Amino acid sequence: MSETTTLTISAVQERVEAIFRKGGLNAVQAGALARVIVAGERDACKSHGIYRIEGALRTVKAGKVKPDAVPELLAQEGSAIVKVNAKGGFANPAFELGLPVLAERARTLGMAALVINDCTHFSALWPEVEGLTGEGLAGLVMCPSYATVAPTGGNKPLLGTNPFAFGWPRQNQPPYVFDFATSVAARGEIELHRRAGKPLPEGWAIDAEGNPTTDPEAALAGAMLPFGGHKGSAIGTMVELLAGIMIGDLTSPEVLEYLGTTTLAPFHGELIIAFSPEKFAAGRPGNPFDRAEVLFEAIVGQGARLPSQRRFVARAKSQAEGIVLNKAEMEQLDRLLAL
Ligand code: NDP
Ligand code: PYC
Repeated sequence: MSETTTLTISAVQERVEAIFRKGGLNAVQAGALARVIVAGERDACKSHGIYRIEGALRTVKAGKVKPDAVPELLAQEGSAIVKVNAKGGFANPAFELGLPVLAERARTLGMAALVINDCTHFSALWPEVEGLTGEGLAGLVMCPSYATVAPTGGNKPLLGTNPFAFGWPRQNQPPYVFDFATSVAARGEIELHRRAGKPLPEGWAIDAEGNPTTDPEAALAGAMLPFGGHKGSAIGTMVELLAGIMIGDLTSPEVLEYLGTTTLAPFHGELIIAFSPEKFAAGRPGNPFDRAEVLFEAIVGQGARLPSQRRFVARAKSQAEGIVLNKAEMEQLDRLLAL
């Protein structure tokens, strides 16, 4: 049986934050980064958990993200578009800064958007979505990545894995949240298969010659595929348009050109759109939250599960029993702490 260690969530947070502080990040960057990484580990989202620490530190060392950045909220009194400049730092502290203003505007105007520019984003999007649902708002979140996905019908990396997430608040229970890459799987999953020496499922990727492959190395050198064929390819393109071009930030091919590698965390922008369901449904019959519950019950009533349910079960277990790390993960944390 493999050796494991169980740590409380706050003990993991302390360690990860200390690693980032040692890596030269200021308190605002280190705290926000550690919160999303530990949340990933807590919720059993390994592709965006502690495995991401080294990539973030590599990106700092390469000079492609500013470890001492302090995000800035740009003044736009009363506008539905709230802008935060991450000042070359990570996206997560910029989101934490913009969220209260975004929530206030969405409640007042019915909808509002938070634009984050000049940021490095390597994490899952559900932390942003849960920030919105925690404010009683529904929301959509998206960002580009770097060119690693071939558009359907093509054979070379062009689109990013472009995550796309949605959330709807629920009373007295976790929100409805989905959050996925618009590629068949996140690139982090390919890397985890490579590290584990496991073949990929069929249909995830093509090699550099455009042939289907289940070899993670060949996939990393070739291209990943969009989920759902032309549908995922179109949604991935929409993310490039809205969360790249429309917000005046980099598209995935431009990110790759800027970084020159996919081994560093990508630098681009992020778009977060918040909706007030009460404001949209005002004057119409029925309470939108009650009506949503009827829909959720019907889904679950068929034996289906709601997205994020696995994550919320994992979260409850971690909160009750702590986070279980394997030997290699503990060694990774100890090694990084000792640097
Ligand atoms: P998954 O395919 O693992 O999961 C996608 C979503 O579907 C999750 O909300 C998941 O919920 C839900 N889901 C999975 N199976 C079912 C099911 N049987 N029934 C109902 N819902 C289900 O995600 P990806 O691999 O595509 O992406 C993983 C993460 O990578 C995301 O968090 C994404 O944001 C992140 N990412 C980040 C990028 C970046 O540039 N920052 C780029 C690409 C991805 P549950 O978690 O409960 O299983
Ligand atoms: O897992 O596809 C991914 C990814 C790219 C950038 C951050 N995560």
